[in-house]
Amino acid sequence: MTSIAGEKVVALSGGVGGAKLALGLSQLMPPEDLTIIVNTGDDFQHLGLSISPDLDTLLYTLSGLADPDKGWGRRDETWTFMQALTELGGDAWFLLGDGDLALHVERSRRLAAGETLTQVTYDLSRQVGIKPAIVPMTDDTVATRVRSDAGWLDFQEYFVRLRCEPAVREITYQGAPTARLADEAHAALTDKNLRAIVICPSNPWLSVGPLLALPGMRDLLADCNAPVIAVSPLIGGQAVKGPTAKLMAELNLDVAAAEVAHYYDGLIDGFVVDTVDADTLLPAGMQRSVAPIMMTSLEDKIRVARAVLDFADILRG
Ligand code: FO1
Repeated sequence: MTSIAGEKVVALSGGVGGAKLALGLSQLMPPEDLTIIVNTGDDFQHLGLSISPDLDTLLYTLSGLADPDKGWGRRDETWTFMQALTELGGDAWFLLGDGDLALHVERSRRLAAGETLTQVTYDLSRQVGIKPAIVPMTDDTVATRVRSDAGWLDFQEYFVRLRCEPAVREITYQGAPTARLADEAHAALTDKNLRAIVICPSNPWLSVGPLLALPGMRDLLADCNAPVIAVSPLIGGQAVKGPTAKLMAELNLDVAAAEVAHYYDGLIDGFVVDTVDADTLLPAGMQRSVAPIMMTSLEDKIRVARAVLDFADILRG
């Protein structure tokens, strides 16, 4: 069974990988039953604008506006602003397309006028036709930073400007210990009719880590009555996208799904691995589901989402 009326699903998501599974989930249930809580540790101020990359990846993916090749930013984008900025000698390492720029200008204006990121995200997502709730993890400032061979770096400096090249030794989520989980996120995670909490196949250390670092978050997952399911971001020791495998090696971790399962030990009930990782060793008490988890087409995303929900229903008994 794919949709059980009135039962809620909460997805915890980072960037492109998370958005793919969230899109699959959104195709399988009434929109009011799905809440996607999004990492804001990648957010930063740039060119005087408030940029929220993971929220925007969700916004564009669920509205059908996303660039299908890059996964972030808008499809059919134009780049006049970047070209003009470059000609003016401006800071041009972070690519802001003309259409995308409108989103950052509007969000920045509203935040400066005193609205919360939660309010602005709600309105903007409705404006582009999205019905499931997209909720930033917090309205407070959390900034993921990495200690690397090039020193301490802000996240986007590491990720985009330096293309993840410096070796990472340590990760911190600045502001997380005193940040407050957004009310909407807390309400979704404590809903009495929860069917499943899904940790999307986002980078566990860079994208899910900031969510887990918020006060109370680990307890909410550990004590939750509904199954908490994570999907592996690795397939056969390789990341589908992004620096997960490189980062794990730099942190002296095994580049394997088992290591990700270990990271989530005590928080999740079930772990979905790809068919090539079927014999992954899991911590005691953690259940396994084996399915092809590569998500290229929309059909793949729906198939993986269905496998996750079916697994959750089996775990509930
Ligand atoms: N990622 C890049 O690799 N290069 C960029 O120039 C870039 C610009 C950008 C602009 C807006 C936006 O919402 C996202 C953007 N991203 C870019 C993606 C983003 O920084 C990362 O994918 C995430 O932070 C990691 O989840």
